[in-house]
Amino acid sequence: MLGLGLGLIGSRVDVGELGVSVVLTVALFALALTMPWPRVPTWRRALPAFGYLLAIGILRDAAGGAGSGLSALMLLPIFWLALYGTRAQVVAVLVATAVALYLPFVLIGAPAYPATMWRGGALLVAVGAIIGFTVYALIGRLRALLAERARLIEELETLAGTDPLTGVPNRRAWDDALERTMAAARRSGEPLSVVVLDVDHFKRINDEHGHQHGDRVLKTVAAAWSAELRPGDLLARIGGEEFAALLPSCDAVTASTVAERLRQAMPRGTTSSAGVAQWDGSAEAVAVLAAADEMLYRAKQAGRDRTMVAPARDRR
Ligand code: GH3
Ligand code: MG
Ligand code: MG
Repeated sequence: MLGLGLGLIGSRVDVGELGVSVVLTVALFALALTMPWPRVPTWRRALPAFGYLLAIGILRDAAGGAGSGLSALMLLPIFWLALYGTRAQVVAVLVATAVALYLPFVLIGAPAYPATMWRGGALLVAVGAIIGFTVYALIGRLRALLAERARLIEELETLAGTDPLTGVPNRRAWDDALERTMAAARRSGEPLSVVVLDVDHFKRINDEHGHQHGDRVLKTVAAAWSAELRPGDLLARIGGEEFAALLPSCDAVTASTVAERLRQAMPRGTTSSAGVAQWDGSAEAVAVLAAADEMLYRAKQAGRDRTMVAPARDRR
């Protein structure tokens, strides 16, 4: 657009050529705006740059040739491909720029393309090569850094949601998962249940065998319970020796059998208690967990080593 404007200011303008250049530039501009870039094959993404090179060549000729001062616009396609293209495309556009700059000297010659102006073209190609390869290298470095940054953020997010001792999701990840799963269940209309499990007399295990042994028991329990669940389920450590299982597409009856299965998987000499609650389809996340927790409390009150299920309220 800048080139077209400057071209019009020039004294002797070939109106026909100017028209061709305007049409070509506008068409390329429209193409660049409407192209579904991510789906276009790599080699075809370079076409607008080469097309624009042709448009500048014609514009330069329309504005008087080598002396028009418009040759510098030929740096733009190089810059474009250094930003978005491949190394091969940068090389190709440099060759094409040299051809576009020098072909008129051979085919048309003086007075529009006097031999004395050859040096300017060589300088332009050299500057273009320096800019092109420098920008290309910097962009590559930037892309690598951004990819590394995205990977690190993902790693940090995983770490922030993982319990360091057992390696299962922590309370934070549990809260996120519960909210997400509830939203999905609301859409699908599928049931959703929560099981809260707590190791019985864990303080005694610690006291009798030491804290490190207690830690090992927690790791064993977390691994055993994770292995018992289906791929879509989630086991999280939500407190010291308290875990919670999120069971999508699972009603309270099925959830209580899952809870029993988990409790059977405890290491020898240990037991656990469980509370089960099915989401009624409207309660808040904290209320579902509180309902399961209440059942866990009752299981403890009733003598431990058992599962208690919250009574059905207004379930779907
Ligand atoms: P209950 O049957 O009523 O659940 O009794 P309990 O002894 O299991 O429960 P209580 O809440 O009295 O004690 C839990 C103990 O768990 C106390 C705490 O020191 C211990 N604990 C919490 N986190 C950890 C941990 O990461 N590692 C170990 N080894 N112990 C922990
Ligand atoms: Mg306990
Ligand atoms: Mg506890």
